[in-house]
Amino acid sequence: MKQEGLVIKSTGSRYRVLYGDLRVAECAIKGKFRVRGGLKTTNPVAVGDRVLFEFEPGTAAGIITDLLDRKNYILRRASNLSKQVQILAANVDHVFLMVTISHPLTQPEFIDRFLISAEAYRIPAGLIINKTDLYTAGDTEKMEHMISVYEKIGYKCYRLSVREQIGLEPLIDCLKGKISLIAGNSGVGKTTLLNTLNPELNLKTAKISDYHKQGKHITTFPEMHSLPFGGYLIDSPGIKGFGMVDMQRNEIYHFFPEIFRISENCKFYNCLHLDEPGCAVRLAVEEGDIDPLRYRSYLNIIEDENRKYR
Ligand SMILES: Nc1nc2c(ncn2[C@@H]2O[C@H](COP(=O)(O)OP(=O)(O)OP(=O)(O)O)[C@@H](O)[C@H]2O)c(=O)[nH]1
Ligand SMILES: [Mg+2]
Ligand SMILES: [Zn+2]
Repeated sequence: MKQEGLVIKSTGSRYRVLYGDLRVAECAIKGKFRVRGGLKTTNPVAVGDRVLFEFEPGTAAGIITDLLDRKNYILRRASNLSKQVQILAANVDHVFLMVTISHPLTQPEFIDRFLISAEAYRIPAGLIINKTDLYTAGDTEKMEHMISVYEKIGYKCYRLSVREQIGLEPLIDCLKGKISLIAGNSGVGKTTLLNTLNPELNLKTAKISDYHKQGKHITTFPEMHSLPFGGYLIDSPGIKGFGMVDMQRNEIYHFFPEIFRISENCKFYNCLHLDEPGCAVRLAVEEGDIDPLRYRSYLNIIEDENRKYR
């Protein structure tokens, strides 16, 4: 008898599937498994997928037989050099990037690369700024500035000290009943947040070394955890390659919502907002309506795309 389940963990060829009344089955994929749409990835099934599976007669081993339609999915490169892509997660309602202003510092461009990927996938994104307990007055000022920039664009921002359990409530409201994914540099506190939201999890976290002031990628496979107030949170390892959707050079600005809005007023319809005459975007940067760091991220990402084709 086939049953429906939700994939909550995938490590290579093994899948953990949640079904029924919070029961768990360890499953494999057998034989030819047809993936609709001809998407070529190294993993046919990912965390967040809804599947049909059945038990092998007389055993507790499950076999996944069908993949149900996906609402969306997030890809990443299997490795930095490879052309192969992997599905990081599927059916995600929200993505969050956890950042820190210090211990370690998250680079603005890294934030923007994450956000444009979320835009490309059309998944609502937000920022979680963690470790506020460690911030100097200067750090706090930087944080507030950053929040004003991103909230003006339309991204929700959450100030958090997971350690001191400050600021959790608004975030919990947003996670409730949804499937969310959290990404961020190693050592920012993603797993610590999960453990705090669901103390039963008791997941492994890391002491970050004082010398490097950064983490060591303790979490290696994306894994989905249920939340006691309803919903699931996917703890995703690092985020190298999260932003690896292929984008055309002339569509990158579509994924910077504030640049896209203003680009309507550019003189040329095919303006790339570099140094074209009558560019409304450059004017907005000069007048302070577009944040200069956001614009710089845009230029750097365009430059990267140029390099690819040289
Ligand atoms: N001071 C302070 N430290 C925190 C806070 N949240 C997490 N940490 C510490 O930061 C370190 C790294 O936390 P993890 O939760 O392992 O980080 P991670 O983001 O899961 O890292 P990876 O799994 O490597 O991607 C641990 O020593 C945590 O105790 C916080 O709010 N304040
Ligand atoms: Mg972790
Ligand atoms: Zn322009």
